[in-house]
Amino acid sequence: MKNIFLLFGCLFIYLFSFSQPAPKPYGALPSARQLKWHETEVYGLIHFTPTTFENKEWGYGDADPNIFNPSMFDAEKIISALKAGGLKGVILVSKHHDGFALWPTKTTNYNISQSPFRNGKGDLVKEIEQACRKLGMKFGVYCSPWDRNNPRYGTSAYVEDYRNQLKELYSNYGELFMSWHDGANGGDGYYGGQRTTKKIDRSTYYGWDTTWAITRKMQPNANIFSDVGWDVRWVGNERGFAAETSWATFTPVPVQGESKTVPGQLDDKQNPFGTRNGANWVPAECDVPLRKGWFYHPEDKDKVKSPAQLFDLYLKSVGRGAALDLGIAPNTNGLLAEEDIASLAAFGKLVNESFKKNLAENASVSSNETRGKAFSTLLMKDGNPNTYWASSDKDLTPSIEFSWKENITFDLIRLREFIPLGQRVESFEVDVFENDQWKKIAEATSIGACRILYLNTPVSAKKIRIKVNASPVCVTFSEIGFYKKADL
Ligand code: FUL
Ligand code: CA
Repeated sequence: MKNIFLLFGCLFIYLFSFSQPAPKPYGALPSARQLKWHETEVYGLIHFTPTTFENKEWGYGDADPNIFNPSMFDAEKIISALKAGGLKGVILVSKHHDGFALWPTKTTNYNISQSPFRNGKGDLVKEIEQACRKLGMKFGVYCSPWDRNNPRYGTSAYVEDYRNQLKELYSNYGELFMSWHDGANGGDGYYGGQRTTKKIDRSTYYGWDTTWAITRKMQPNANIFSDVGWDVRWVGNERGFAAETSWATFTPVPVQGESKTVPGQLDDKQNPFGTRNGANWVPAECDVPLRKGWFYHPEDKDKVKSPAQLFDLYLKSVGRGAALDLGIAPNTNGLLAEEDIASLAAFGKLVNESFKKNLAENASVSSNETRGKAFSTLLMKDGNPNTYWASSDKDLTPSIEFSWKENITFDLIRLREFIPLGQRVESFEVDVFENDQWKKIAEATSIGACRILYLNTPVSAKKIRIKVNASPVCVTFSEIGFYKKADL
């Protein structure tokens, strides 16, 4: 009799373990295009125009196209160096504020065909794009709306020029992963010889809704970046890091007196943090130049960020659910300086080696309760971002225990929520079992696509617990890993 009860009991538990459906999504959710973007994590932003040859940061728009003569330019060499740095994509500044187009556009004469580059037959956008395709890197463009060369700037005719420039970039260079738009507008410029200051009304002039409808139509997989979104938001500084609590959801805050937020005109105090339960999924991008400025300056030779500095920025951007967008500045030869190449390669190696071995792989994993077999604890360490563990609907503060036969030594903890179901966890801690009790070694808030915690001193333990302390709904984890930072 007892055995029959046991048998039925087991059968019931077995069947029940299959019966729980997937958790319901929570809050604003990422689009398929944003999910792809999240995988990119680290990418580059190349600035290379006549401004490089003038040794300036902002070209006035009056540089003679003849100065653009990078005689050793080699797109594949540049993109290979970025690849060695672990970058997975590249955005090319195809036109900066100086207005010089790096492709033979029909919209303005102020373009690469007027320069000695490839005897006026060149297309630098194409060369970078092709190198990216060949080396398996994603490609995107930044076309500055502010144009200090174009005499039509300030009129509606220029807005048409700008949209036509985007249409050319959207038609001739394959699929783009990002369309990057900045909000800078300093006013003064050459403007075809007018040498004047042109003020525009940021809230109406560019007509972003119309422009971005073109982006959506022609490049549906391109993530639109600007300080307000739509897909990816600026993090609010150009130093390469997000706030310690940084939500992927966001409700942009208009500047005082305005009802709507438009690029270049928002109260950006909220950008580093995002908005808990915000209106849309708009994760942050942390942009920062590898050297001191966005453009190459020979005098900044010793201001290239070291691999250790880059690793720190990586932890504070990618490790806070955002992306790291590194400014890359080719020199007047059309190549990256040796010191840039060396720093990128060492950074790439440091990240790679540090996250190569997930110590959780040979751990036993258990949780205080479970949602059933379909959401097994093993799915948190299978290396597959599409499989996940979930707690049951009633458990908003689950604990997950990892245990090993021998001590493991680690100083990096990486967690990923299953973000197709939204950003759920509000706070959690990491505990180790020591002298017969749990001891807290770290705690944090937002997780989302990725959260990395770095312990300044490595810890050795046989049992580690991830304890969720607050969540409005049941919890999902697609991956949890423990690592030891490489000593390089
Ligand atoms: C800013 C620009 O003003 C800088 O020159 C640079 O291009 C940076 C990435 O975006 O808005
Ligand atoms: Ca998984």
